[in-house]
Amino acid sequence: MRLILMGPPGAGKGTQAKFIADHFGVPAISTGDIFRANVSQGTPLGVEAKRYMEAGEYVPDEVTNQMVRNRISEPDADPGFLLDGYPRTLAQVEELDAMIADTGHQLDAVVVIKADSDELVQRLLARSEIEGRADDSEEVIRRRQEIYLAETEPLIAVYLQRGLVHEIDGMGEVEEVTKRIFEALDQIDQ
Ligand code: B4P
Repeated sequence: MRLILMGPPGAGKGTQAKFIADHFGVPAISTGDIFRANVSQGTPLGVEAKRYMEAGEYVPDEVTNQMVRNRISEPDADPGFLLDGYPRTLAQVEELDAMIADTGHQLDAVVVIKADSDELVQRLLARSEIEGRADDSEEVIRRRQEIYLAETEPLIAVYLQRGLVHEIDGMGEVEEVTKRIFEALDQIDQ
């Protein structure tokens, strides 16, 4: 299975990615997690990504695309993968198309998790109390939402045209959302 998980900040991508990846036996590849790991290790990639992430901006496409290309070429991604938080721009969609074409496979599905915008802000503010992520302040959350609406939400139409989109209601308990995702994906995994 080659899957994409999309949705606004706080919709539950990172939360659901692990369950979906385990279910299908593929690695969950989260660009946000890879950037954060590089930031905490102080690598050159982390130093570059940090200033964008702290402002709620997207890391430049060339940097992000190369990072995903490297990750997807690792052996554990041969049977498939779940991309969490990638692609987020049209340039990333195009690059991902090329990467998947190079493997001789195709994309199986795009899961889009939806939730009310007030709920999204509440979830991220609640997380900031626990995890203290630098980009979970109210001002940066609003900037992330604006960028999502301008740059990433329009990409859903691209995948809708290809008949790949499964829209999932992300409101309610985590387990309920997982169940909805499995119901949608198990139909195509037969
Ligand atoms: P991400 O790490 O992808 O951040 P995110 O959009 O907030 O999603 P995340 O997965 O963390 O949160 P989730 O919705 O699961 O990206 C961070 C930054 O990295 C970006 O702003 C950007 O700078 C950079 N970046 C990443 N990918 C990039 C790309 N492709 N191109 C350029 N830049 C990129 O969960 C949020 C909270 O809600 C959690 O606390 C969770 O516990 C809670 N929650 C989840 N489901 C819930 C439910 N059903 N009910 C209640 N709470 C729930």
